[in-house]
Amino acid sequence: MPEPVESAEVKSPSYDLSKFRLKRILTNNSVRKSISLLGTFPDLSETDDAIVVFEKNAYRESDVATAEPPTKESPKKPSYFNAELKVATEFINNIYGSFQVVPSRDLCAVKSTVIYPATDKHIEKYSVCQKYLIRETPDLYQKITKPYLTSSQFSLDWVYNILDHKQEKERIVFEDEDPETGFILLPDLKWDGRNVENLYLLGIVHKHDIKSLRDLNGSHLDLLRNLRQSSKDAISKRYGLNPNQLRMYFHYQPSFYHLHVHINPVKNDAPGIWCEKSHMLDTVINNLELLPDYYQRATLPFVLYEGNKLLDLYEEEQPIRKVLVLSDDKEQREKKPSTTAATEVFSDEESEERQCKRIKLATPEPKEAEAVKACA
Ligand code: G7M
Repeated sequence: MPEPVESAEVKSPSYDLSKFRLKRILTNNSVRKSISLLGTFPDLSETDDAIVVFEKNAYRESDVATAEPPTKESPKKPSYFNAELKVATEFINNIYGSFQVVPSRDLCAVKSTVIYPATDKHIEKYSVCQKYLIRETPDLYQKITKPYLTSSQFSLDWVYNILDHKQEKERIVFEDEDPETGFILLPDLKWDGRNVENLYLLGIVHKHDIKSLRDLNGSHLDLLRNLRQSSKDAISKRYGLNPNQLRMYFHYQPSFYHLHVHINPVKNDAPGIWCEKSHMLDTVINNLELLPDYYQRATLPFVLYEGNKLLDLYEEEQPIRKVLVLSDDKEQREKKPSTTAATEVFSDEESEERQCKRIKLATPEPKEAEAVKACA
């Protein structure tokens, strides 16, 4: 049964973040220093779910500056190294020291993202655990992926609000209004907007009929070239970044099926830049120059998370979670499917947490960092 499509009527609700009540932790990523929480705002509703994501901000190089004393023209900037720094010594051993320090309030902010009310699909997205690679042929796209994404996808209201200048208008970095080749460039939700070192912008095209990479063909080359060149020019003008230091790419599968390009500096490992998910804009343009219907003919790999309904639909078509044990004993191999965790088939009744727990228990003990990466 298709999942319900998110309500299109939800308008930006107001809530008091300090009144959030936790139900459970969805993910805790010690590498990214982020935690995703499921809960409610009981003063608004006991039943509507809220997702709150906290992520520690990246360091700004200017915040560790110590040399410039404040002047009238450039007043005191926040710095770690001033009298407000609270220092608790853990130990000092010979030339090595270990401390817990609490910097001044200005430097303690935590980036917070709230989704409210959150749908089951949001909860699924933020509860990711095991991941599987799918090789999507054009036939599989038509047969499985496309019908699924048409019946069940995140609402695009936020995208249309941006394109119609109803929300985030003041955040627009650049706009080309041409309905065929134009787009809006603005900061991604994930960027704190302060630190150019981890700049993260989105280029959202004005055209409404391009769901994803799969729909691109030779007729979109002018749009893609404009997206590439005008974004680079605008970013270099606004942020002083060298265009040759920018990474521009599409996600496949994206979360939101309205074409948008992700842009961030190559020296920064932005979230979601994995090779199994990202397609460089340069490569996409080149593929279309060589073969205008490349993306209607290509097999495109992508990743599905445990808990995603699309994974079950693919599993009906071909074994994804279940693989055969590689053994010398042919008979055994034919009879006995693997029971190792990563390939085990779970019944639908089992809850997602239980599935994740079983996977963890049956997998050889990973080091903490590896375990976090696996579920990030
Ligand atoms: O995976 P996909 O290519 O669909 O990525 C969508 C991007 O849109 C992500 O990087 C999100 O952080 C970003 N994003 C999602 N929402 C709901 C918003 C929003 O409301 N405003 C902005 N500026 N970016 C968003």
